[in-house]
Amino acid sequence: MLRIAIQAKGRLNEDTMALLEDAGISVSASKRKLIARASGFPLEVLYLRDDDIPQAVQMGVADVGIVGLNEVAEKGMDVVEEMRLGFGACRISLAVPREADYNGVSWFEGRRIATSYPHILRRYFEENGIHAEIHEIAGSVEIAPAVGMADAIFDIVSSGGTLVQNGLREVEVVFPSEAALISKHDLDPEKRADVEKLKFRFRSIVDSRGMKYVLMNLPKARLDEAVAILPGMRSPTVISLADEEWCSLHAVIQESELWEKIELLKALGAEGILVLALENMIR
Ligand code: PRT
Ligand code: ZN
Repeated sequence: MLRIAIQAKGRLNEDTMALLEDAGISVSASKRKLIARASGFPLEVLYLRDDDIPQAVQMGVADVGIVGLNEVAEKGMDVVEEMRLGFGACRISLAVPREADYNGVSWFEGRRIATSYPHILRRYFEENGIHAEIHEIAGSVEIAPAVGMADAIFDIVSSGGTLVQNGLREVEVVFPSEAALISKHDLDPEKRADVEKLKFRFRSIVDSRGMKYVLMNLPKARLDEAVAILPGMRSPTVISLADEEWCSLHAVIQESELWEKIELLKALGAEGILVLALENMIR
């Protein structure tokens, strides 16, 4: 049986639970328990603070974990990044007061930077030959410049709203991050096989996000042009209709391109276009 460490509560918890659920794995909702048995997969779920997940996986307290890559990098733990999961996207950036005369990384020379990510920042400054004072603080990093504790900050940014509210300006994106499935090195063959099964399920869910299943009727004479617009997993599916002049065309389209492609298809004479949600895409 595989043991997975996930965030007990916080920003990654909901998306993690949804991913497990979509993968056919259900876990009892009671989060008061530290550990719970899942059904639908031979899995035990260990609820932890995100900070503790990389270490729990490195030590083998859990075989796998779901956590932000920012935490993995900060903790400097030696674990395997199995796959990125497409949620929890953010970046760790350097930000300076809005009015600062920022002119490049050398601005940080000799300055005081407040952060909860001292490890990643130290490495970045080393790579850039900058000598700065790094002040590690646990929370509310964004208020440090206003209260005179620091000249700049190094913190997680997602929309950027928090920076703006605190009169700060993002100047260097140092570490792009998202949630990932990580694993302990050298799992035994049985656990390795379970990790592969879990990844297979996760992959089909992550791949299907942002995809739509589209079907339509099309004059056969325009089929080649339509196929050129619609590259599917191999190519679109074409089904004959009773009316020999027409066919039915099925394809998977990226949501971001959906309307643009539909307009092109309509121009070719497509009719009765149906757009359906796609739950899983198994390659
Ligand atoms: O209790 P526990 O230790 O488990 O949780 P936590 O409080 O340490 O972490 P949590 O739940 O806040 O975040 C978990 C993970 O979510 C992080 O490690 C990142 O991988 C990811 N993530 C994604 C974020 C954000 N987006 C994010 N926006 N983590 C934090 N933020 C903060 C950011 O620092 C800012 O202060 O949210 C605030 C709003 O951001 P803006 O830019 O949208 O205004
Ligand atoms: Zn945390």
